[in-house]
Amino acid sequence: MGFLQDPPQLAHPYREDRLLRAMLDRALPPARRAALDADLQALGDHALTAWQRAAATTRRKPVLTQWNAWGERVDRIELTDAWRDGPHVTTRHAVLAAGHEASEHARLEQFARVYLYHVPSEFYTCPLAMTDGAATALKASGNKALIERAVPHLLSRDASTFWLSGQWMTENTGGSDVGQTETVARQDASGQWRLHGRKWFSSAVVGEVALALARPEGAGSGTGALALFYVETMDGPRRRPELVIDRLKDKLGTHELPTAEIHLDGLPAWPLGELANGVRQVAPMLNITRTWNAVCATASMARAITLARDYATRRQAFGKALIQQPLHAQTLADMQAEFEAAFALTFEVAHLLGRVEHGAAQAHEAALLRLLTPLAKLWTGKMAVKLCSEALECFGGAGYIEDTGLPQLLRDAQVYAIWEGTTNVLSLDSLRALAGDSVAALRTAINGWLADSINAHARQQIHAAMEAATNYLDTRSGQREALEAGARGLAITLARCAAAALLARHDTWLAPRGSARAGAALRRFVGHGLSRLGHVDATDTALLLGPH
Ligand code: MFK
Repeated sequence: MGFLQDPPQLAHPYREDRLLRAMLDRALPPARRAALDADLQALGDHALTAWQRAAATTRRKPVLTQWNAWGERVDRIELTDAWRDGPHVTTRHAVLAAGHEASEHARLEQFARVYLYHVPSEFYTCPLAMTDGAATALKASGNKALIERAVPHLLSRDASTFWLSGQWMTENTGGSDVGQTETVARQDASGQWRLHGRKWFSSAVVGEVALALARPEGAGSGTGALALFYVETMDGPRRRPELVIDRLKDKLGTHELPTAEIHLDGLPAWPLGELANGVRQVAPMLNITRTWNAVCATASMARAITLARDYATRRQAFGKALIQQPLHAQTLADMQAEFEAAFALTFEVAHLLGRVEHGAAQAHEAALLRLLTPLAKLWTGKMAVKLCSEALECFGGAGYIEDTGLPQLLRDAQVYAIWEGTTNVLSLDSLRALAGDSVAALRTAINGWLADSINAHARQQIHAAMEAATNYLDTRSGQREALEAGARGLAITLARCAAAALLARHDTWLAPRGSARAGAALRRFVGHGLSRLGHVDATDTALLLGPH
């Protein structure tokens, strides 16, 4: 036998993750930090075992069987092992319940669990995100009957009583322009609301409940006339006949996740609140699922970088290990710095969410959360694609070969920039947030994070980029088209400024404890430049898009 390449090995995703551990050490009171450890150790073990198992087994996809041998419509979906384990892992480690505990740290502790569980869950985290969002939206609705009926199941710590929720918004008319929803809600003779229509991307069709947007019969057109309904999908052990699964989607990635096209043929439904303004009512859910999106994108990046770095110590080229090759080392370090910035912003959003939900936030922090949520989602979603692509390249040809398990990282990463709103939809959402007082809130937060900062150069760069972003906004105030055209560059600039300030805070905390790593991440990240304000010129755009 000739040369055999040593494959990459996965370090323990919790014990060997210095970044996660240091962040939790800094953010949590010691007693809570200690109490969290057992679940994180167990979820890290689970991730390691899943990785080892994946290397030794053939990947499977869910299978939909619509009819049984006797002609009965059954719409049965066979799930992968990880999905069948999902309710047990979720409830055993309180992945959802932890986020709803009565503590300002509840969300941070929840999302540390999500971070470790995401990759081994095979995107079971997608319906978990929606379940978390549904619990949050139901609580915000104040609908006592529905809260009492559903929330204990959604947040259950017992797999036998746990319910998953879907989020049924997207239709053929448009994933982003939800105001075009065609699903109609009609009252039957008994006064029961029933939904009739087609939902085009249902990622939790195996769930027990869903929140669905529909237009009450006779209501007007547009977003404001939509209502938000709660539905149950099961009648005992059987799926309700008014919910028909048309087919499973054939997707670029997230293959283990059974995303379906469905028909609602009179499915019973209950309004959460008023029979209008459904998008406003579902917004708490969207902001939760967008936070999950950022955490899961960050988790995928962590996996890709960990494997690429490990491989660089095992692979020899031109007489030395890749990690000793200056250009390869430079590439990995650049990736690491961007990743550490994304990690800092994502987990700040998670912590902030808990503080705002539990009334422990400072005056400016609700507006800050409203802005940072879309910024974290859009920035990490885009970064995950770039970083996973770069990580595959670190393996050369092996990164392009299916049964290394590596191409899956890139295919899966593409979803983060699309679902829950594309980069552009989220950039426009950040304009919604900026119409309030969130720039001032971000400035206040950044000043706080930079207080005591030991890196004067970084501080100056962050202030300069913030200044440029604020000027950019001010000079386009009232010019809607110009604001929209530049919204992506503006959003990414603000995300980078916030992340840099958070890296600076981490550096200030870690350096006296003898670690120079955070300082290196800060210098490298700031060195990549903070401003991404682009050249926005409507005439040039028209010329470039016009006929030749
Ligand atoms: C791995 C884990 C990751 C988790 C994955 C979960 C997978 C889920 C699969 C899916 O379901 S993907 C489908 C997700 N679809 C979207 O994210 C929709 C994308 N489109 C948008 O986000 C649009 O911006 C939106 C539909 C929300 C609004 O468009 P409109 O029709 O222009 O609405 P409008 O009039 O601007 O907003 C209506 C109200 O909602 C306004 O409030 P008011 O009625 O009080 O004026 C807005 O301020 C409010 N609103 C909108 N977005 C908000 C919000 N409020 C708070 N936060 C927001 N983000």
